[in-house]
This record gives sequence, C-alpha cells and structure tokens, in this order.
Amino acid sequence: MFPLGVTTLCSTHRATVTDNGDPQITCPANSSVDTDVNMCSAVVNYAAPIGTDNCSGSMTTQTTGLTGGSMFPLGVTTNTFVVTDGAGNTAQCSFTVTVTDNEDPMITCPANVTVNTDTGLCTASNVVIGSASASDNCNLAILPSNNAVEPYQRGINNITWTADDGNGNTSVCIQTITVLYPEINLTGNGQTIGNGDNMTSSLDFTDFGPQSPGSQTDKTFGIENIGSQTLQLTGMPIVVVTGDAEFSVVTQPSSTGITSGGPALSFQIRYAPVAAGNHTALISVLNNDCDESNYTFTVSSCATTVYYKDQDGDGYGNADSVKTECTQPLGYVTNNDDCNDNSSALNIQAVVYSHDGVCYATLEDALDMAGSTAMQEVLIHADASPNEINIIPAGVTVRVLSGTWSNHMMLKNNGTIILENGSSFKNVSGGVYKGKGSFNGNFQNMGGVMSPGE
Ligand SMILES: [Ca+2]
Ligand SMILES: [Ca+2]
Ligand SMILES: [Ca+2]
Ligand SMILES: [Ca+2]
Repeated sequence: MFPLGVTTLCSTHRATVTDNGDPQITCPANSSVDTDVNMCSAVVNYAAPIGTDNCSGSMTTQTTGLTGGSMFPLGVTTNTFVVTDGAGNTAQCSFTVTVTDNEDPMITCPANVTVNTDTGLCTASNVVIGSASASDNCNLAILPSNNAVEPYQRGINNITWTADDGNGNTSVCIQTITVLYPEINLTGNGQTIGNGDNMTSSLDFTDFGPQSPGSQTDKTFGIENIGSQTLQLTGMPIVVVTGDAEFSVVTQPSSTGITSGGPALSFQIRYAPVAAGNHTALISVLNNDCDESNYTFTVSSCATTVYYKDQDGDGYGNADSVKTECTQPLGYVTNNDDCNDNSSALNIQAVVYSHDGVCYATLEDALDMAGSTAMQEVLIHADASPNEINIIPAGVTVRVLSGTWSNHMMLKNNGTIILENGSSFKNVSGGVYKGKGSFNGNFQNMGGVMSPGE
C-alpha cells in the first residue's frame, strides 16, 4: 500500500528524470539456536525483510539461505535478501542463523566383568570387557573410547567409557572389572599374626610363656580367608613346624580350603620342653594367596630352671627362697646347698654344726636354736674341738656324725649324746660320759671310738 501522494510524485518525476535513488532494505539480527531435541537441526522462524523505495514497483527476493520456519541445518546459514526497484537499482542485506549441537550423546557401558587372578599372579590380564554403545543427535557413527589399562589389580577396577559427539559434547559411563582373589590371614588369640612375624608375644599366642621341663602347653591358631575367592591350603601337611623339636603340630586344619566368607580353620601347636633353655620354631602354611604363598610366623618359649637365693654371696643357695625362671636372676644360684645363707663362711662344704638344716658357727648357737623347742637334734658333722663348756639341754640330742668331737667337760648335761659309727669322742678331761664326770644324760655309742682323754 503506497501513499497516494508519493505515487503521484514518483510518477511525475519518472516521466522527466532518471530514478537514481537506491532502494533500502534492513535484515533481522544474526541469531543462534540449539538443535531441536533429538534432531541435528532446528526450525527457525524469522520475519523476511521487505525492501522500500522512493518509487513503487520494487521487489524483494531471497537469494541465499532458507526461509523463515524452515529446518535449519547444523552450522551457519547466511540468508540474503535483495530488493530491486523499478529502475533496476538494488540493495541487499544478510544475516546468519547459527544452529549449535549442545545435546550430549547417550552412552551405555558394557556389563561389569568378574574374573580371577591369573595363575601365579596378583593381577588379571586378557580380560574381555566388551564395548560400550552410544548414539547422538548429530554423530550417528559415534564410537565410545575407554581408559582400560591391563593388567587389572585385585579387587575392583573402574573403566571409564567416553562418547564424544565431535561437537564438544561428551558423556561417560563406568564399567567395573572385579578381580577375585584369596587373602590368607593367620590369627592367635583373636589377633592377626602378620606374615613373617618374628616378634613373639603372649598376646597373640606366639610366645608360649615359661614352662617347666616335662610339662606341655597347646596353643590354638586360626586360618582365615578374608579375600573374595577360595583360599586353598596346599601344604602336605598343611601346617609345618621347623626349628626346635620342642614345638610340634598337635592338630592340623580340618580342611584344605576356605571359601570366600567361609568359617576359619584352626590348628594347634604344642610346646613340650624336656630340658631347660630357650626354644623357637617357624610355623609355615603354604597356600594360593598370590603374595603370601608361604605364610610364616615364629613361636618361642622357654623351659624354666629353679633358682635359689644366695644372700651371702658364697655361691650356695637358700633352699627356702626360690624363683622358677628361664634366665638366672641376679643374686640366685642353681644349688640349694647353703645351710646358712646369712654367713658366707658357712655352707654345705664347711659345716660343723647344724640344726634343722641350718648350720652354725658354734655349738652353742646350734644348741640355742635346738633348745628352743623340745626333742631337737644338733648334728656335729666333722672334726670339732669347741674347747668350751657345752651344756646339752634336756630333750636335745647331739649326734656326732663323723670326725672327732673333743670336749673338755660338760656341765649339767641332761640331753643325749649319740656317737655314730665312724666318729670318735675324746674327752680331754676324762670320764664325762654316762655315769662319770658331770654328764648326767644318755650316752649311746653306735660304734664310735671313745677315748678317755689326755
Ligand atoms: Ca550431540
Ligand atoms: Ca595376600
Ligand atoms: Ca649363700
Ligand atoms: Ca652361707
């Protein structure tokens, strides 16, 4: 629709002058859109530009691109419009429609795979993992890639599959490769004993503790499978003990295998020392755990010795003060031959007088002790010449075991003197034995030699 006035003016001029006025045309702005869902193109609407001119009769045509409402392909489409007026003058404009693929591809991973470790190895190789499938709105031949690296380690390995549509859009999925494996674990007293453990401890039963020779102790150990595949115990026999013969296997495991999650097996080790000393042995369990195929640990113990206190340091021990230990304690000896541990001058090698197992330096001391209770005996072991006045209380017997007992005199003797065979009794004052001198007690000569004195 052209205004009536303008048309009239242009018509008048046309009759007289050349129309040198170019027509005018203005295009829409460039535009960008995403592809339509599931499509590699987009329907784009725009209002087609219409040229104008000072004279009527101009025509506008599109010379490149697609019309508004068309399906625009991926990429840039340039749309050009040209207006031509009645005098053949032209003007043109262009704008672009850019269609971009922002739609991610679809990807589906292959099924997860479970395999065993390769024989003799802790890994798995040559695993068939399959292929991921993918689709895309633009890239129909899309081929997913993966980051798989062989060999696969024990446990769960993740493989990332990636689909790239070539337009900057990617999708990923994860496939797992599970490598099954047996995992041996040995226990004592509920504690794990590490493979190769040589630090023995009573806490995990590897230290059996001090035992007296002739006794025996059994300890129970466990075999666990904390892996995902059957643990096979391959030794013949299953548990082997090497080292000191004081250790032995009492009970072998009841089975040669443990399934994954299956109950633990047990075995028993015995310590039976014959003689005192320290003892160790190595426990060994062969199995199919790839990195612990010979699981070992050390056991130890000691057989004790009885030690006696040597208070006076004469090398002879006190029978009444005892320690039973594996190593000799300071101040203790292995004999109990000290008849008096308060005097280094008195011991079994140098005893003259004794009473009740304790020896004394003088007969008076021995008599004092014996006289404290009734019917006690003082022993005279070897040559004794006390050269003193001895008083034997009533109820006390002096028994001369060996050697010669010389006495000057005995006053108020009320006890008994027994002269054993092999001993001799010499009274330097003469005639003191029964019925003579001042000795009023019993006198029994069991075969000794009596001499009346000098
Ligand atoms: Ca895409
Ligand atoms: Ca292992
Ligand atoms: Ca001593
Ligand atoms: Ca002593």
